[in-house]
This record gives sequence, structure tokens and C-alpha cells, in this order.
Amino acid sequence: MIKSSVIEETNETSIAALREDYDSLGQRLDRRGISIDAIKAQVSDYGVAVPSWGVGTGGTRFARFPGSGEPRHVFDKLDDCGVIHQLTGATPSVSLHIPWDKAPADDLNAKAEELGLFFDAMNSNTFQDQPDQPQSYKFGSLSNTRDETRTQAVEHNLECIEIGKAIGSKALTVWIGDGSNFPGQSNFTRQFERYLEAMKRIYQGLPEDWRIFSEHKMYEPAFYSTVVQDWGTNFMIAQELGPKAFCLVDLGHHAPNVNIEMIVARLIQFGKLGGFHFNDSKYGDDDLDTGSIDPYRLFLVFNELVDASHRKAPNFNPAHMLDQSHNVTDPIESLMVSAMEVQRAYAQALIVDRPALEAAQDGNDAMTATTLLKQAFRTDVEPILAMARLEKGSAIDPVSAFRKSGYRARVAAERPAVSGAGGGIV
Ligand SMILES: [Mn+2]
Repeated sequence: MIKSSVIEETNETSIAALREDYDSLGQRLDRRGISIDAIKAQVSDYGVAVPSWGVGTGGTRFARFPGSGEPRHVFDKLDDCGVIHQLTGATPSVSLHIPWDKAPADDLNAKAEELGLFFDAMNSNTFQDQPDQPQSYKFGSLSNTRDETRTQAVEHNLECIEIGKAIGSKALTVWIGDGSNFPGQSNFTRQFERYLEAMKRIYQGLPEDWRIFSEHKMYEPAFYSTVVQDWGTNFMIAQELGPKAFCLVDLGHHAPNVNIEMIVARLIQFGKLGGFHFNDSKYGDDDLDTGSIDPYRLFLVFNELVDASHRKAPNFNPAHMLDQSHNVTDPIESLMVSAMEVQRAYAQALIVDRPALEAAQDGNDAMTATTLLKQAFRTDVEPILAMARLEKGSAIDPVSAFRKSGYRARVAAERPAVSGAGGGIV
């Protein structure tokens, strides 16, 4: 962890300016009938989960360029996640991936408690072969034509639930790479039937208070067809499985220009939105940092979420998680900035004048409606986010505090460089 004196010293340099900015924004919001303290309280309560694999340097299928001081195992990863939460106050939970993060539950619980973290959704892995597994996933896992392979994949997911139960998790996220690379290679219908049958066996092993999230992805690693390719198929899965099954929306897993906020609205309307993997993209599933390319889209997604929460939409309790790959930045810095981008979109969505928006929509006043959204999006809510951090003992400027702390150099001295593959993305 980082010494609190480092955070305090860094905060000292900008605390006066922050108070001025906060007061000034407070006055502007007050004129719009919004209490800045009420928005700050909601932002302060908000948390987004960090994926354990996100703290390692990512890579592409061409190369991976390791960073210094990369985590060697789950306990190093948890240390890094602890720093991210310490500096931002926005990431209280970590999402583990099995088998990458396998460790005794007592040790995981003790480490999480020491760092003030808890465990979010569990993630299974049937998209790559592990050294000791008898059946290969080369031709799919839950939808494989071989019974033995499907059973192995089901049992792995059941094991993830067992591990999760021991560390306080309440959800399992299932993403599979199953699909085909050639027309004719697979029978779409029979393949999907096999998938559903396997998912039903996992669903039966789900504890009463757990949820299962299926995650769709348009393409990759299968490039001709993918079994769970879009939100329509995902919705059918959630409906087939039952009330504990929900759809997970990874922002990157859509074709360019797809109206993701509308998908979110549809899933909310029918009580099947399970959660998010936040990231950003320009061309495909780029796994770029959340909010780095299209912050307006992120805001529009949050606009739907705030709208749903105001309406008290039934079955609405989405899990929020980052899922991105850091190839050229320090993963800790990227995850801190991304968590703040998610918070920013949330804060902007909270200050939308909803009664005025509804009136404009009902009156078919398109210009006023879109201007109301833009007005909220254009508002620089940074003082709200920064004040929420300051009041938690976190950093006004987390990246500056992180750089001043010397954390990366310190861990680099004890963690030897890791080469080769890693930084898996699901
Ligand atoms: Mn994902």
C-alpha cells in the first residue's frame, strides 16, 4: 500500500483550488436545482470492480511487451488492486479468474480483508487448455460435440462456484470462445442446443442467492460464427435458464456504431441486465481504456442506468466491472483513470434534468431533449469526483500520487519481469 503521508502531501498542493472549484460548481448546479452534496454522496457510494487480470500488462496476438513490476500471482494482483482502491476510493472489489487466480480461500480472504477489498463475480475459463486437463477446448467447451469435453467444462464452472462461495462472491460470469471458423463446420442449432444443455447443468449448481451472467461477444477467437454472439442470443440464454440468469454487456463486444445504450435499455426493460464489462473501442474489441475514445457513449449508457434506477425498474441490480487490456500504459494508472471515467459518466447522468427530459420527450421536442443530455455531459464534474476522493482519504489526483509514491519501482525490485503470454482478456 501507499503511505498516507504521500497522499496527504500530494493533496495539500491542490486542496485550496479544489474547494474553490467545488463551491463554484455547487453554485452552478444550485441554479439548476441540484444539490452538489447529494450528487457527491451518490458518486462516493459508487464502486466498480477491477478484474484481477487487468493489473498485468496485456498484449495482442502479435506481441506482449511486459511492464516492470508485474504481479507474479493473485496476491501481488490484490496488492495492486488495493493501491487502485486506496488512491481512487472507487474500486472496492476484485473479480477473480479461475484457474489463473487459484489459491486457498483462507489466504484470499485474509489478503482481501487486509486491503479493504471484497470479491466480485467469479470468471471461469474454458477458452484455453490448462496443462493438466484431459479434454481439449480446441473445438469448443460448453458446446463441444464430445460429451466428455462438455462435462469437463461444466465441472470447471461448478468448481468456480465452489471457490466463489468460500470467498463471498455471489455471481459467476461465463464467457466462452466457442464458435466456428468455416461455413458448414458446425450446425448452428445443434451447437446452441449443446451449449444450453451444459449451461443448465451449471445453473442447477448455482446457490439460491447467486446469479449467473452470460457474456456475448460478436467474434474472436472464432471468426466465422460465435455461439453467444450478440445480445439477442444472450437474452434467449437468460430466459431459457431461469430467474437467476442475466446478460452481461461488455461494451467492446459489439460491431462499431451499434447502439449499446439501447441494448442496455431493452435488457433493463425485461429484467435481464446482469452487468457490465467497461472498456472502449475504435474498430472492434479493442479493449482500450474506458472512456478514452467515446465518453459520450459511456454517459448515454449511464443515462439509461440512472433512468432505470429512478423508475425503480424490477430486477435491476447490475454488476459493474472494468475489462480492458493495457499494452502501453502502467495498468494501475489505466485502471485508476478508467474507474474515474465510469464515475464521471455516472455523475453526469445524475445531473440530467429528468422531469424536463421527460416533458421534452412527451412533447416531441427533440432539440430540447438532446440539449438536456448535452448540458449534463458538458458539465465538468471533476470537482465532485475529486472531493469525494479527498473525503475518503484518497487522492485528489490519483495518478500524481501514484507516481510520487514510488510504488512501481518498489514492487519491481521484488517482482522479477514476466515474459511470454499473459494478461488474458475475457
Ligand atoms: Mn469481458
